Amino acid sequence: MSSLDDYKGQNPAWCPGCGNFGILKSFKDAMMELAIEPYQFTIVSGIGQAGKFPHYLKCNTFNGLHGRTLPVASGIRLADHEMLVIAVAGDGDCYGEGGNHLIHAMRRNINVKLFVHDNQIYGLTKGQASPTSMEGMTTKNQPFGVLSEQLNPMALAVALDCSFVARGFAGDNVHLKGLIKEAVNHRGFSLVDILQPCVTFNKVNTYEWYRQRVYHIEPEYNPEDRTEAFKKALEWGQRIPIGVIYRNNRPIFEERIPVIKDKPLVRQSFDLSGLAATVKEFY
Ligand SMILES: Cc1ncc(C[n+]2csc(CCOP(=O)(O)OP(=O)(O)O)c2C)c(N)n1
Ligand SMILES: [Mg+2]
Repeated sequence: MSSLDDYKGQNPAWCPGCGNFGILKSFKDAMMELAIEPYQFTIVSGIGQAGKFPHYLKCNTFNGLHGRTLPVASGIRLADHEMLVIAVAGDGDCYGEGGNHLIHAMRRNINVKLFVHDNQIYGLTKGQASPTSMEGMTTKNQPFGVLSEQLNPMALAVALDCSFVARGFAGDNVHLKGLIKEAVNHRGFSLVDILQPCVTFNKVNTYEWYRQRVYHIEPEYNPEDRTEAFKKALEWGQRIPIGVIYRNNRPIFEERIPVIKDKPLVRQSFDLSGLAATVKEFY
């Protein structure tokens, strides 16, 4: 049985008050309550403040390139589909640079859990607009305001029939812990978009701004009704829903690959004796 200390990594270098602390706490609490020990999961991250997340934990980890969390996470799942694989990314990392990978991971339904630290800004590079920055918001790079319409990751995910779609808030730890547990237990690609105040570079979407708007999705709401889920996903502005927006039980990608049906690739032996002859054909 693990204690919270078993998940402890390096001391975080995030700004005091950063929403990432709330996410880290909720994540550790969720893992402990699920009795998933550090050696039983792998976290893949990219570049950004969110990308530092696994440094502050003890677990298997791969910290790769900006925007490339999902291809690496997918590769790890295909090599060992008995491993719990979690991808952690910033809003820039996975909705901007890695947007194309996100679309195809959702479509493919690989059983990876994606937690997005959505501070609606490029934090690490000091405050440029990201795809989820609100239209009209001024930044050092967008002095006349953001011209592009804000990306809605929840509506995108419902449109792509993503297997599990949820939104949490870094300032509501108990609720977020519950969502993380549900995502981990769900069989299928899971996207949890986490509203995360960036106290240094986003002076619009503050703790106060979120607190005035977020509400828990009603208990009678049915996340399996896709049309209703699309309506829920479109809510933004004065009222922002947090909770499970959509869920389905589509078959996962891994179970449709014959070569890994009996055992994970990493536990299979390979006969490479015929390879030399094949390679020779290309000489
Ligand atoms: C391919 C590539 N493009 C751009 C960068 C520069 N860069 C590093 S972090 C970052 C933004 C990170 O923003 P986000 O993913 O939202 O994470 P946050 O820091 O806000 O948590 C950028 C543009 C990079 N390292 N690699
Ligand atoms: Mg960001």
